[in-house]
Amino acid sequence: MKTTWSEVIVGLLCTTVPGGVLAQIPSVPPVPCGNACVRTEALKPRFFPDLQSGRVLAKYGPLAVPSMNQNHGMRSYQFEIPAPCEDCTITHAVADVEFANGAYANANTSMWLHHLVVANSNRTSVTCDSLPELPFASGNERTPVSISVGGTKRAGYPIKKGEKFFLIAELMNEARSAKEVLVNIDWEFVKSPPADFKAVTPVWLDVDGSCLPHGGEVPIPANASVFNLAMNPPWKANFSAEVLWVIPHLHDGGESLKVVKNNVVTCDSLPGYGETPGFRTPEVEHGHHDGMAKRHEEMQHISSMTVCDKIQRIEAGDTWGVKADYNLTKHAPQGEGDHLAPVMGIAILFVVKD
Ligand SMILES: [Cu+2]
Repeated sequence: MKTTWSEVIVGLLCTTVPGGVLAQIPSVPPVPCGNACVRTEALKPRFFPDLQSGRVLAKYGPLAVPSMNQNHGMRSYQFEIPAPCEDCTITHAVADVEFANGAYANANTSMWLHHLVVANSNRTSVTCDSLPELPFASGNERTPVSISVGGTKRAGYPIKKGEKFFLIAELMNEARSAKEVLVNIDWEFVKSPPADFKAVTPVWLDVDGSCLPHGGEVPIPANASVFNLAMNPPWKANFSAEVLWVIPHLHDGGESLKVVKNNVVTCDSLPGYGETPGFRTPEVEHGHHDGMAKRHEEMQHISSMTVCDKIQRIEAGDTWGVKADYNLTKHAPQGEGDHLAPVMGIAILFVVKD
């Protein structure tokens, strides 16, 4: 039987990673896929039009996601990706997911972009010596990584020649049949950036601790519906820097993600729930009401996190951490089979070192 192109790619790419998408981040890229697993489309850049700016929509995959009957429809993929540009600096990036036929994929179509991270295997995380630097990450809420703050700051994540990148994606399929999807990243950059362009470093703060022993996924405390999780110990800064952008991340049930500097809250990011139809799903079989038909109540999922725009500078010696507040009676958490899925509390700071 002839093997199709997509079967070869999916066969090459799939590495199932138990225990959370970040639990086993390799320090060198896993399977290389070169240009075979990515198709790119040129888009019109929005920022720095007076410079050599560029923008590409990179579509990674196709990735085969099993039905909800296998491991709750959860599957992780790790593979090397080509750098989005050469001799350039990334000024903006945002992730998305679509079905292989181009249709929109989100909670309302039973396909979650559970987590996505891009790692640079040539650099080490400033918060954990055993992890590579992670310049891009997204949950299903798909917060843009606006490193240049919408083109208002001459800053970006510089990509040097020869650096190797890999992508780790965790997808969740709530449908009863397997699906094929593409994971998309809309990359915007400046080629040969001028000398005054500042280099941005990501700083990953996580309630799971600096080196994410559980891949960032923390179990819900027993019998708790209102609880908070904190990064303990916090990260101790060994450099000073200006914070340009923050990516906060919570799971459903979350009420607030606080960034804490020297024990003082410096940013309180609030989730928006079900703001667009993609983030709303019907909850079926909710129970009987006075003999009436089963209620079909809508579930709302996190669709955005508010931006932290007044965050302070990092000074060497500061401690920085995060605190995640959850209230499961206000917002229904995610299930995983017959138990509750673990939760997260993350803030990624994009900073310019002094
Ligand atoms: Cu998460």
